[in-house]
Amino acid sequence: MGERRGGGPDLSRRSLLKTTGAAVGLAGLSGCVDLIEGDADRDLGRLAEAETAFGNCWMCHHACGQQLQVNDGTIVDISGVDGHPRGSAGPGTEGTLCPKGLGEMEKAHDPDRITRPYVRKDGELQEVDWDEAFAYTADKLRDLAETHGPETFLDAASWTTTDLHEVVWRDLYGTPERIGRGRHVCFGGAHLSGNLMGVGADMRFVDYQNSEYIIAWGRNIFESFAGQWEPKGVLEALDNGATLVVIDPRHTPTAQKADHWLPIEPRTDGALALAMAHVIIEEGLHDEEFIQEWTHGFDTYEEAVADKTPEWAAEITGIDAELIREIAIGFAEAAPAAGIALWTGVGQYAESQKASQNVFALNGLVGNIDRPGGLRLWQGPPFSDPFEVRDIDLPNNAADETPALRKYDEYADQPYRHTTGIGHNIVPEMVENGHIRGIYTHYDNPINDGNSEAWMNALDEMDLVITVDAYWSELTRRADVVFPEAIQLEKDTLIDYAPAWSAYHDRRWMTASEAAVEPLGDSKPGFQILRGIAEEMGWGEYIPWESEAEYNEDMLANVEYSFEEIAEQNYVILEEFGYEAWRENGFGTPTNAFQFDLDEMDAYVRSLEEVEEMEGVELETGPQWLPPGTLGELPDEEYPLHFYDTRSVFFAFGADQPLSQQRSQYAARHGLQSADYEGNYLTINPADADPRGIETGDMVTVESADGAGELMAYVSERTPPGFLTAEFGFGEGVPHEEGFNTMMLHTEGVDPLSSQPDRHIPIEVHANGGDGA
Ligand SMILES: Nc1nc2c(c(=O)[nH]1)N[C@H]1C(S)=C(S)[C@@H](COP(=O)(O)OP(=O)(O)OC[C@H]3O[C@@H](n4cnc5c(=O)[nH]c(N)nc54)[C@H](O)[C@@H]3O)O[C@H]1N2
Ligand SMILES: Nc1nc2c(c(=O)[nH]1)N[C@H]1C(S)=C(S)[C@@H](COP(=O)(O)OP(=O)(O)OC[C@H]3O[C@@H](n4cnc5c(=O)[nH]c(N)nc54)[C@H](O)[C@@H]3O)O[C@H]1N2
Ligand code: SF4
Ligand SMILES: [Mo]
Repeated sequence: MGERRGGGPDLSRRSLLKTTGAAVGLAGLSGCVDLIEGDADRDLGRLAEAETAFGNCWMCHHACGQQLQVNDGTIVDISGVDGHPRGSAGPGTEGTLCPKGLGEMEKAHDPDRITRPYVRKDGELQEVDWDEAFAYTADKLRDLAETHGPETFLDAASWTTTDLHEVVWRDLYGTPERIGRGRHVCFGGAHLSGNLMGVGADMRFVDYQNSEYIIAWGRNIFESFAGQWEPKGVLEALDNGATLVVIDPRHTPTAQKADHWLPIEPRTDGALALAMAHVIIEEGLHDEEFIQEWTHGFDTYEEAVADKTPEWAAEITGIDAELIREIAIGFAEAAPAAGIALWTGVGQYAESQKASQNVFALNGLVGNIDRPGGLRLWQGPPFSDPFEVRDIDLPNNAADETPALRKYDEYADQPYRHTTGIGHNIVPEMVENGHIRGIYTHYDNPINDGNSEAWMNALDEMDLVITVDAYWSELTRRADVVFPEAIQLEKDTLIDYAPAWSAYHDRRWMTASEAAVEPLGDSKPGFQILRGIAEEMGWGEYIPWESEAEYNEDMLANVEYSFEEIAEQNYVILEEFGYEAWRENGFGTPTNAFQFDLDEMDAYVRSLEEVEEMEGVELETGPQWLPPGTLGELPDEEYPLHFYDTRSVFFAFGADQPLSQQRSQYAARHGLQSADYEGNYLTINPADADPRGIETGDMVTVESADGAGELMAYVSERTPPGFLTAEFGFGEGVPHEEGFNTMMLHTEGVDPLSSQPDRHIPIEVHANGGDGA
């Protein structure tokens, strides 16, 4: 298909965009719009007098453009922005918002939000003014640094629009420890593989619109997307005749749209990938030239797959051998216009680093990397470093601090310390040992990411918990300082996303918005909170920007637009970037090639050796089949069922469950709106439900070796027998406490190579008796 839009008019201004680019694949989008357009409350009388403003949706942090009508300080209407890189299908197409995005209107005026700063005095959280909150925080921070050293403090900030928190905590305060979302709790195994192999951790989005063959591998793109451009891009490809393959144990909304649904046995992706490679090589469908010139370790790979026939994989994965052959050939024949979308499904189990290495290797094999329709190496806008623009010479106070995880013998049994540094699960133990004593969280609740019970105790034990949040929860109630943050619609936002995947497969772009309404109550933007802390700590000279808008302006020093100009039109499309960036840049690995074999990655090799010793298994640096249970737990007699967390289109993590509009749409989708229950549902196949006497609407108890809890059952054929799921972000520890925090089932399970919490948990489930509905 190639560059369908190449040579078209200059797409650099939105006014132009609106008049160009015929409605690309609009017909195909109708299905998507059904799914993603909710029903915002519109007050037509007030709308008539309203003013227009823009936003960049921050509900799931993927920045779809929002058009707002604001009347007298109240948002009265919210909708998408046409042609927006993240919220539309590209030039000339309709911009929409998903149900979460529409929910941000309710969030803007949500009376349950925290709107005043609090500090802990005499053991109680007490409302204070900002001056006192900043002074209290600075005192405590100084105290912690003097008594125990700044290396005992942990930066756990996520979803910020600037990197200011890293400057404040790492460079100025001097903490070397940082927990990151992607690397540590999101798709840790695959994040590590992508980095080690040379395609980077963030390159998981296919050049959908140009693709002829899309494999959603452990991805539910029609329910969990990185902005709505993703499902829209898939629909456009389908409209153009592309094939969609979904590899998922569950029959998801994405599987419903697929040409082939492969209901794989959980955690066996690695075997399927090796067998596909076996077929591709056998059929001579691999890209010899790419392999020769641009890869490392092909011999090892070839050897690893030599005996991995589709028949061998069929036994393991439960997928018919002929179908495996068909998919492998279809994928390779369509390549390079063939891509694999991969994220959490192959990123969150104990064997996930190896499994994802096997899957990523297929890209190198067929040579689809950064070629039209393949695995796109997206390129972000050329932002400047505001500190460089202002000639600010930042100290590097963390440079000489050894992270505690590497410093003490207690953690010699954590092999991932060589590759990813600190892991989420180990933090409670580090707190117990006195090696972590304080934490800063921002838009991040570690309690529902894994090891929940231990994390709650750890937060109690820490000397200093500073949290920047919007809701009360077991995190904020346990804090010593609670800073109420303004939401995205209440602040000046410049989205600092690189690489910038979007509906514009060959263009860089930027999106920005000015505050549409005043911050609710006394809340403040995160930028002002960090700046306030910094000033009080005596670091004011390093952060001279009065406002986030000013800081944003300096990020744009290299760009022809001012912050205001971008914000006025919500987004701008910048210059083109070509395919095959590796021809110029290589792959940034020690061999400068795409690496099938990771033998040159010293830190990884060290972790491998330690895991071999600890687990008594033999590990290869190249692609390798690790059966489930090699590094994680398997169902057994006592806990015979397999549990896994999922997402729903109504909730972003555990962040918007407090909004009643989201919960009622979620209940309605399950037909359970009349139940006196607003928690998450345990989805269970009739084959497991019937013998246990469980029906939809019953309250049930789920139990693992590590914990137990209650939630409502939802009986459905869409999940296979033996595989139970529930949405995460509910229950004890999170803002919406009804339902069950699924990570109460979890303590120690991780992928020892990446530290990713293992979310595949053996469980048993019992009917509670009585009718919850
Ligand atoms: N609505 C919504 N959208 C979101 C988010 C959200 O919270 N809500 N979060 C965003 C974030 S942070 C992320 S990381 C992405 C995640 O995006 P996805 O990775 O698409 O997330 P999930 O919907 O959890 O899909 C994972 C799928 O993997 C399947 N699966 C489970 N075990 C296995 C296995 O062993 N093998 C295979 N092949 N599949 C398996 C599950 O059944 C599930 O359908 O979504 C983003 N978008
Ligand atoms: N059990 C389980 N845990 C998971 C996953 C899973 O599938 N299952 N997925 C993982 C993945 S992929 C990811 S990326 C991470 C995401 O993890 P996070 O981004 O950390 O999301 P949450 O843990 O839900 O934390 C959201 C926090 O933000 C607060 N909040 C809500 N609105 C605002 C706001 O406007 N401003 C501020 N400052 N705070 C706000 C909420 O009150 C809550 O405390 O979760 C991971 N954790
Ligand atoms: S996908 Fe939905 S929640 Fe995420 S940014 Fe876009 S509109 Fe907001
Ligand atoms: Mo994530």
